[in-house]
Amino acid sequence: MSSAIPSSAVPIPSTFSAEAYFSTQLPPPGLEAEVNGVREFLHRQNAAGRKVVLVTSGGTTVPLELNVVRFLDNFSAGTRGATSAEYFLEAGYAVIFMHRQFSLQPFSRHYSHSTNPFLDFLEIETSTSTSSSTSDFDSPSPTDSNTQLPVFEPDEEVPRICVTASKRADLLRVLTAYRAVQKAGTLHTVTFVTVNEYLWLLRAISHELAFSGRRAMYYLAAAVSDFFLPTQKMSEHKIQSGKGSLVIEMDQVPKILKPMVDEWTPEGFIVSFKLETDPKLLVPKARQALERYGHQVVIGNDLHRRKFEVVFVSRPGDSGDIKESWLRLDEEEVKDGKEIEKDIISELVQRHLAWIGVTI
Ligand code: PAZ
Repeated sequence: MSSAIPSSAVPIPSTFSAEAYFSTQLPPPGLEAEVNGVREFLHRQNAAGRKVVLVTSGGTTVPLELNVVRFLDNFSAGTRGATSAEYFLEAGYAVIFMHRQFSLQPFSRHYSHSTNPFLDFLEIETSTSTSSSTSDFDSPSPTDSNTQLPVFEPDEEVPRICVTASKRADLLRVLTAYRAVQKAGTLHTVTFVTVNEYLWLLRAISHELAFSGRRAMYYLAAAVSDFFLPTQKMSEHKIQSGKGSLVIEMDQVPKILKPMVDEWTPEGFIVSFKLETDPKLLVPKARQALERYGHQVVIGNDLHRRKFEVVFVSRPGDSGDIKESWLRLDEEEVKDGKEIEKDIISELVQRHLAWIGVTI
């Protein structure tokens, strides 16, 4: 998806409210088709009476030119979002997984090309082509002329691919969960790249999800740029070097949590994330976000401790008082490979049920 130049007749504000943003920055071309896909998905999930969660994941980019050569990016690989999506699915939720293109995804995240390349645990075995025809590990069809794959004669030794013994149990577990989700049709993926695509998608999907009322949860784990360059201020072509330093003045991305809570989806259970690198700022900033936007939970995480420690900031029991509660993995749990998202989702599922009004 990419943006074109909006009409120059539209005045460009100096600071962007959400309203000003959407009236001056064009929607991405694929938006309508994406929303139709989401609508159909929600129709099926609502008919099945499932709770639904929108998980946002990965970082947004900020293009610096209209013909984009350069852009600012955000560090997130999408680990939090992809991992959480799996636990939501396990808990019976239907998941709209709105993620940065090529960032981690539920299930396939276990076999990321850089940390756990799947080719490293596949082995080649040999057997005869006649005996392999009923095998679980089917060989390529010898008659397929459209591929570059080798062709085998009957009774010729043909290679078969199987999984290294030590990796089988793990793969079977992931594959079984993946196939069950495919069969149930409870995962729908949507992609974004730029912050503009993210904002338009978030608004449009929130409008659709609003029809699910309190059964909808929003789990906003994406790392969204705080600053952007309006299309009206962008250079059309590649920014040229040779004139000394480059100075770019960016505008602040509008704080969309406010309209989300007040207008787009007033019944939704909204969980936002706050990332800080200075531990002293984490709780005050998370509290400030909750006070300012009035949603249900802010989960604070420190950049370097986020895999084993987060803080929930919320108003338990609608008491009015903001409280913090820390969630931590102990050393043993970290050693055993436990993922903190398991506890985060378990806690949120309980809170969401209470929000819906279900007693358990
Ligand atoms: O993708 P990841 O697992 O490496 O990082 C997750 C995260 C730190 C981006 C997420 O937990 C988060 O805090 N998101 C919101 C960031 C923000 O304050 O904008």
